[in-house]
Parts: sequence; structure tokens; C-alpha cells
Amino acid sequence: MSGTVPRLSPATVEVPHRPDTVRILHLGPGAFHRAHQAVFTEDAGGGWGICGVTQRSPAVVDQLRPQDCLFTVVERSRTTTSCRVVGTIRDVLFARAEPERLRAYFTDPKVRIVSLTVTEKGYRPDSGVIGQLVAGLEARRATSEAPITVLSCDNLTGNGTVVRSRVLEACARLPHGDSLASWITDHVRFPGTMVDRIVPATTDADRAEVRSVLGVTDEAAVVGEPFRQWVIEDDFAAGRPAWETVGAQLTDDVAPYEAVKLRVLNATHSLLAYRGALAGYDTIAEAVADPVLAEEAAEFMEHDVLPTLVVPDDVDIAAYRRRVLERFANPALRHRTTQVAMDGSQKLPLRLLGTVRDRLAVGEVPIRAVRAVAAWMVYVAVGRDRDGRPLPLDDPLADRLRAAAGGAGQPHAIVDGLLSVREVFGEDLPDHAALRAALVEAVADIAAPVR
Ligand code: CS2
Repeated sequence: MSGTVPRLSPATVEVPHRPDTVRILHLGPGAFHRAHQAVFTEDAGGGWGICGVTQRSPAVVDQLRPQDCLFTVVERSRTTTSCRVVGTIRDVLFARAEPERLRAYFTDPKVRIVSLTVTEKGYRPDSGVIGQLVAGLEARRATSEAPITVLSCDNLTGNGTVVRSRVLEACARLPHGDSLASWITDHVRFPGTMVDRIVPATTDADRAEVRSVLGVTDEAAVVGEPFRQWVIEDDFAAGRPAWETVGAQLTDDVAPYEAVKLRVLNATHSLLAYRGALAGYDTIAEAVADPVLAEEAAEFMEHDVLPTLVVPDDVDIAAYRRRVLERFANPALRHRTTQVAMDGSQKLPLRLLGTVRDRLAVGEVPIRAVRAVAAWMVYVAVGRDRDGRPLPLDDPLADRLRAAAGGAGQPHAIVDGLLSVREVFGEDLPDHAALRAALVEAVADIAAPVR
């Protein structure tokens, strides 16, 4: 079929007004970036074009390039679907295959921002992203020397500070890294951000829908919920789009917003992903439609997370919590539990273990947070849902986790094995007797119907 339908391009659809100049270099132009920052940037106007840089594979380049980088954002509420073609991305490149073009963008003084959506694991020192940033900044210093902003848009606590530290640590490993580090300190800003929009992986059914609505084949279409939020620390070295005119919040302290989002939304997402996948639910919406899981999620937010938060004045936290559950319940999104379950070793410390630590520090064992961690442990150790269907373990530490879990053995063996993975649980949690006991009990309870 798709052979007979023309490809999305400036010749086949009505094209939005497009910026002619690339001013933002974006590392990781996956679905989330296209449905979030690309949309805010288009709405803000002012001529900020984006060049997307793909890291691991040329897939996104192959999707976007034949379409002159146009793509559709399909917005799905419970009851309505709308499609919009976005034109802010003006170029794409595959870093490994086109290092010269990448360098040219890094050194171009018209490029004012390097933004990133590279997921939690992209900030690991060995991920390649940090090396790419350092090499790019080094080239900029050697040429135009123009100031620039590095804007992390990933779900990390203190994402701006994290990327800045990783970059400076990488400089320290270079032969003449000191002078580069001091140039970076003087010329590069690293504001923090909180980003939010649920953007599941695009499916063939989504692409078929775009084909029937727009009459074109769009290999780069993305699907998102209607909700979107962006809180940005207003600390830019060389200007930025007027994102505040199109709904972004510019602030001097992102941390409390980020904590609310990670500990309420992302943590509950993970809870529902592991509990839901083990119970045999394909999607987050199905998981949260199960009254037992919905109650567990609501109680987790209320009793375990809420006491740990410093809620910003302009956030109505009761409404926020309700809204999160409503957003998860949107059946039109079909967000797969196994997609949210990915990379648990990287996500748990950011989403769940801060809450666990804060509650343990005041003498409370947060049993619902413990159940969420236990569900991850069962997911890793047993690797099957209650009907015996295999569950994928997609995680940069997969081999180590599997070895540590030692198969679907006794609950205490699973817990002790996984707690010993220091990269996830640190030095403090493995030795906490009350936590360990609560985990063993929760693993036994959750694993029982699965085995
Ligand atoms: C999700 C997030 O995949 C996941 O782990 O929790 O990507 C979530 O959908 C977004 O952060 C929502 O803004």
C-alpha cells in the first residue's frame, strides 16, 4: 500500500513557516524531542531551526531526510485525534558517518544551543554523548569561541548540573583539559529543565492512521498526549527562543518541579510498568484500569512520595496527582508497559530510590515504593508475566542484573543479589535491614502469582 501513497514532503503537504537557519543542534532527535521541544520551538517562532544528530543508528536520518525533515505530530486524547505537520527541524545527521558536518555545526556561531534528549543512560561517561559534546566544545573554542548553551532535556535530577559535571570530568581526562574546562566555565551555560509529555514509540498502526488522514506516508510520525509541560532555568549564554510565550515556564530554580515530576509521574509510571507487565497488561492504560494497581499507585503517591516533596507554590499537588493518573489512563496512547520498563537500572535511582532514602531517613519504611522496587526485581529475576509470556530485559546492565538475580530463586536470594548491584542501590541501601526485610516480603508476594 505505502508504495502508492506519496511520501510526506514540502510537495505533498501544506508546509508551516520554516526557519531557514539552524540555531539549535539537538543530540537525540527521537520521538520525544519531535513531540516536545520541536513543537515548542516551532510555536515560539523567531527563526530557530534545529539540526538533529543521531547517535546510535542512522534510522532517524533515514526517516526524516527524504521528507525534508518534516514530520507529523499526532495528538491523541481519549476521544479525539489531530495531526499537525512540524517544520522546525531543518537538517539531520548521523554523527558517526558525518563527523565533519557535526563539527561544522558545533563551530558555527549561529548555533546558540546544543540540546539533548539521550535518555538516562546517555549520561553514562561511556555513552559517547559526553565525548561528542566535549569534542564539539573543544572545536568551538578553537574556532569561533562563541558562547553557547548546553540544554539537557532528560528526566534526571539536576540534569543541567549532571551534564556539566560529566563534561568537566571528561575534560579532566584530556591532556590539556584544564584550559578547555576553564573556557567552558566562562562561555558555556548548562541550565536545568523539566520536560513532560507522554510520547509512546510510534507503531505501524499510527503510521497507517497518518496515511489515511493526511494521504501521505510519514516514516517519522510521532504520537503524543495533549498535555505538555516544560520548565526551564533561564540561564542562557547566547539567547533562546521565546518559549515562555507558548507555555513554557522560565524560572530560576527547576529542582522542585523536577522532583515532583520524577517522583510522582515517572516513579508511578515505573510502578505501573513493572506491576502491570507482570500481571500481563500490555499497556499503562490497562494497568491503571486495574483497581488494585490504581489504588497502589494512588497510595504510593500520597503516603510515600508526598511527604518527601517540597512543592512549588504554583503547583496544586492534589490536582497534579489526579491528572497524572488520568493521563496514564488515556487508552488511545497504547503506551506499552515494557517500553516504560526499559533501563530500570538507570531509572530506579532517580525515580524511586530518592523517595526510599528520604523515608528511611525519618524512620519510615515506604512500603508502596518498596513494592515498586520489588516488582522491578521480580521483572528482572523471573522475566515472565503471570501467563508465562517472556518480558524483555532491555537495560545497559542486563547481563549483570541477570547474573546478580541468579534466576527465579528464593525471594531473599533475588533481593540480596540485586541489592548488591551498587550502581543501582549505592553503598547505603544494601545494608538497611528493615528495607531488605520489606523487599523480601514484597518480592515473595509479587512473585507468587507469576511463578
Ligand atoms: C516514562 C517517561 O518511559 C518512561 O520511563 O516514564 O518517558 C514518561 O513518559 C515521560 O517522562 C513523560 O514526560
